[in-house]
Amino acid sequence: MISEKQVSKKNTEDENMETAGIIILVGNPNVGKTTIFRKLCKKNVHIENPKDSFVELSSGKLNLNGRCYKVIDIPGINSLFANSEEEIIVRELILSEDNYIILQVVDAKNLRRDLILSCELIELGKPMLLVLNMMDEALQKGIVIDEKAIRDMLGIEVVMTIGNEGEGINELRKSLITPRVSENQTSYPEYIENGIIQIQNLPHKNGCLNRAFALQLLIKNSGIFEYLGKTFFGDKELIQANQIIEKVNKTDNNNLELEIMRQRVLRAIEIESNSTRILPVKKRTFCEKFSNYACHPVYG
Ligand SMILES: Nc1nc2c(ncn2[C@@H]2O[C@H](COP(=O)(O)OP(=O)(O)O)[C@@H](O)[C@H]2O)c(=O)[nH]1
Ligand SMILES: [Mg+2]
Repeated sequence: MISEKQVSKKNTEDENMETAGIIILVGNPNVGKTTIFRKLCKKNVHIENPKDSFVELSSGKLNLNGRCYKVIDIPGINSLFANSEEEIIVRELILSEDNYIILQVVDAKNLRRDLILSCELIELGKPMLLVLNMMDEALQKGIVIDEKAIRDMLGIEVVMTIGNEGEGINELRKSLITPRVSENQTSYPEYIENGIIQIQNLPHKNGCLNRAFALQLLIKNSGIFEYLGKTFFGDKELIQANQIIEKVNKTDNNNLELEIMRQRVLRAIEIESNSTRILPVKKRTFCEKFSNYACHPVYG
């Protein structure tokens, strides 16, 4: 058994270890991100309010195979590029970091909604892992999910959990050691795919431009345009980018954002229907309900 002294020595060691990378817990609201965060990082948790806002970012340390990772628990988002206070702070975090792993927590009962966000997150081109949480509630509703089918279609590892009971957390820790960068991206109509390639092929300063940012440029996200102007493109390339953006939008009568969303929704529906079965849930008889009531610790 580990003594209290050993635990405190280990925590100090974790604090002092160099960070091997960052794990960002992302997901829609109320899917169990904070619950999973607390199970992963039992100690060394700090809470910050960036820019003195009410939005809280909690961070903690996680030791994986002798390497120390910083885990960040962020507020729920429905999209990376929407404009609520939470979404802006999350976006700034993602723009300010380079070396990070995305750990998306999904509510297994709301698979389709959450998979729309997965399609968007995958486009960041980062190592990513999907957690199907709330498996207890999904099973109670008769929802049976084939996680291997989701893994094959999304091209990333999928782990099932019941966060509040700690079920699946050990498997999650193991899978976090080798997260994959997905190559199974959502396909868009040809004129959008051509636009992405042309933007990505513009000469730039460093690294490569991911699909998520290329798409945001195409739908005229001024914040991303400004950010890429500072970090990625010179003035000449920004002018060329503008020409590509105008051409693609003209082809689409300026409905690009809707078309991109439509394709992600279609993909989420496809993944859900190929991985999920709904079994009839047996309705409880009056006698069964009554016997539960009679055995209830308070009312029984
Ligand atoms: N039944 C069930 N409840 C869960 C599970 N994981 C988390 N919860 C509960 O769901 C609620 C929302 O969880 P929270 O971690 O705050 O979600 P967040 O908004 O994504 O951070 C809390 O009441 C948790 O106790 C789970 O796997 N099963
Ligand atoms: Mg939370």
